[in-house]
Amino acid sequence: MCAFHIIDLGAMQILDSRGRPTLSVTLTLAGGATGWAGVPSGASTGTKEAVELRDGDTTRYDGAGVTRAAARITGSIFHRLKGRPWHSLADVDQALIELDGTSDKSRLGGNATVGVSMATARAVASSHGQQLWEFLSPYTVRPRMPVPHFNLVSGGLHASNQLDFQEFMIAPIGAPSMAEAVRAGAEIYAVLRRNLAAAGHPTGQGDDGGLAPDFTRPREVLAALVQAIDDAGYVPARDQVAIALDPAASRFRRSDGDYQVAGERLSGLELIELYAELADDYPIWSIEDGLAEDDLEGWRRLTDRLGERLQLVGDDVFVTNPSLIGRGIAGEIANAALIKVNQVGTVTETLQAMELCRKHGYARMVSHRSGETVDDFIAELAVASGCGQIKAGAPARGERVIKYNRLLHIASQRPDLPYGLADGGGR
Ligand code: 2PG
Ligand code: MG
Repeated sequence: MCAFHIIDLGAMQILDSRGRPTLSVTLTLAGGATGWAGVPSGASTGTKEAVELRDGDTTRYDGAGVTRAAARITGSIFHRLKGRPWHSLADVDQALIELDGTSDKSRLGGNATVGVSMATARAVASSHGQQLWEFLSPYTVRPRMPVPHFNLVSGGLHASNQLDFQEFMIAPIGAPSMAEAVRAGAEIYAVLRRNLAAAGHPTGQGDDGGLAPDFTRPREVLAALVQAIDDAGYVPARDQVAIALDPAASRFRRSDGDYQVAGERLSGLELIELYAELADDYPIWSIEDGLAEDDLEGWRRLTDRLGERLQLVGDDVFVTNPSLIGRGIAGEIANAALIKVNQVGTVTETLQAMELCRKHGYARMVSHRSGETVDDFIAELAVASGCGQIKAGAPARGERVIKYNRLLHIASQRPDLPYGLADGGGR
């Protein structure tokens, strides 16, 4: 890669899809190539995520402003990046890591570093005349179109209903192409909304566009999903239109170590048995954050009990962090990792996390956050990494569909890219 020079770096506060402040970052290279990034932000965050730098001034945006983070970008970060040649995105990311100097990006703010990292990737790709996914693709993997995991029903912290599980997703694993997968997602979503309305449910949406009916028990949602898949003319089955869950169990763990689901207190073992029963009765293929991030003993039991049958995805427990993923691999916890760029704070560390998973046979699912912008970076990352899986919310709302629409564009430009899970069921 030939050297590039960063000649301008801009940052400002904009709003995310929930109406909370986030960062917009624009970076310019000598020669004129530019890159933009809109920084995503979560609600149900893992405790070991890169720290977001927020203003804390409660008279403005309830303390959630990001003007200090923007000032870090245009101040100390730009000062470090300008006026010298860079040879790779990895070098720029390493400079950000060193300038920050903490293990959790708390000095510069993970929101600042990830915005600069994403904008750099875009600018450098553009200076090479490459699409972002082409630029990001490591030579070790073959790019592919990922199976979209559409969140159709929201609960937990993402909606104001009584559901404890956060996400009930459908995955058109058996679709013949990206375009047909998106069609399946949109058609099933429309039928589900109609069915719920007919049954008298409110059909408002959660943060990522999933519907928020007033169910309380996971089984009620799963039955409604199977019905909608069937009514829309698709086959509810693990190799056709499958179901994936993100219970986000850290959120309903009790202080005594048990869990609270639909008003019932369950031990970790009982919760694992509940998952086993649900997977017997419904075409569930993947469960993310089935147990809380600090319940490592529970995670081991979950993996022993269901790891051969189901994809078990670590989100809060791994936070896209290569060292936490390494610990999980050594402890035989989970068999897949959720991948979110802002959890670790640079694109390079995200790619390292994905490579670590790939080498050890762990599957990877690239993910959005509950707070999003119109940045479609994750669509590019999912294709580039060849991981075969993405979740970007419902097939509704601009900040969600922009990711799926980008996948449609890539698929139409490159019909040679295969669609579907990576070999070995996503691993
Ligand atoms: C998750 C994410 C995305 P949040 O738990 O997987 O759906 O939620 O962005 O709120 O952390
Ligand atoms: Mg999650």
